[in-house]
Amino acid sequence: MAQAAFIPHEQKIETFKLTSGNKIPGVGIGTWKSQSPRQAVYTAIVEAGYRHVDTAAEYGVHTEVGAGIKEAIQAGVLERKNLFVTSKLWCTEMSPERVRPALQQTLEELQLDYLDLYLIHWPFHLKDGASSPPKAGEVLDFDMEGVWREMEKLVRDNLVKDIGMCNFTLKKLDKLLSFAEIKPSVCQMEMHPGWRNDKMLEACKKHGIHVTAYSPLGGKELIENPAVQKVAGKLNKSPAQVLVRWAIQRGTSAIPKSSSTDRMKENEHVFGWRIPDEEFQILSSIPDQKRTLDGDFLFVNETDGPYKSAAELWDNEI
Ligand code: 1BO
Repeated sequence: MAQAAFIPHEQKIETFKLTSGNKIPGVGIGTWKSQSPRQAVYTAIVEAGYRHVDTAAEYGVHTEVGAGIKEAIQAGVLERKNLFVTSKLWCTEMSPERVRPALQQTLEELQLDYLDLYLIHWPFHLKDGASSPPKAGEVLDFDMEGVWREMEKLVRDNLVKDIGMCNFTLKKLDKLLSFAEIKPSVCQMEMHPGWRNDKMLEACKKHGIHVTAYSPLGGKELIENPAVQKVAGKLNKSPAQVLVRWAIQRGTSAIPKSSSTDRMKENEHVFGWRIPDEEFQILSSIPDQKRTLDGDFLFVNETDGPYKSAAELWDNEI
């Protein structure tokens, strides 16, 4: 259940309680492909009131994101403990002995002592310097249990508060849960009305795993979808606000990306109002369902495998 938490800003931000007892703010600023991450993070925190920053080693923006966070804290707007920072373990580091050094480098680049959340970015192991798409032999065996054990140690050593994963399937979730001593708190997945991924959301809820929706605005087609436009018009909100609010009402947090201050504010002003049931159902019934990011360019080698198609990457659950 979402709970309202007061922050020293013009609105209340809903948070979701994780199984650990920690709380994740309902909306975070995404930093993938951010053009000016330092400015974006600073503006998001100081001017738009965000309290959740999502980043990843693979985005190559840690240093700038860390600088933006530091400047926001120095501006006196908030203390570190009031900010939720997520980062992710990249696929080249997906072997047990590389987990801790990768986290240490991430903390150093972000100038932080701990992360609130550390996620397995994709459940695949890539050779150092792997090409996109990978050449033969560049996708290696993934020791999921060994990597998870190391993630668990990071929690026990107070280097990260919560751990989880992104881009999982039902099959991989079952496997992880079969050996996890510390259960994943969060699963981050692409989710929006154009890719609802209901089965994965249900499975996560069943196991008490919170879901964060990435790409909550979908693509241009979704923003322009007549159903989204109609609901937005009826509620006197922007299509983006309706899409982020839909994610929150589904019980997921969302991490839209924006570099414009106005858009950041718009994407954050999704609390204190609701999409009525009828309109919520309209958004939840858009027939065309398609991922915008299937990961094929990262992990598929059509001739040599081990994954020869996007369907194989997703355990044929698409
Ligand atoms: C390559 C990274 C995809 C989004 O997290």
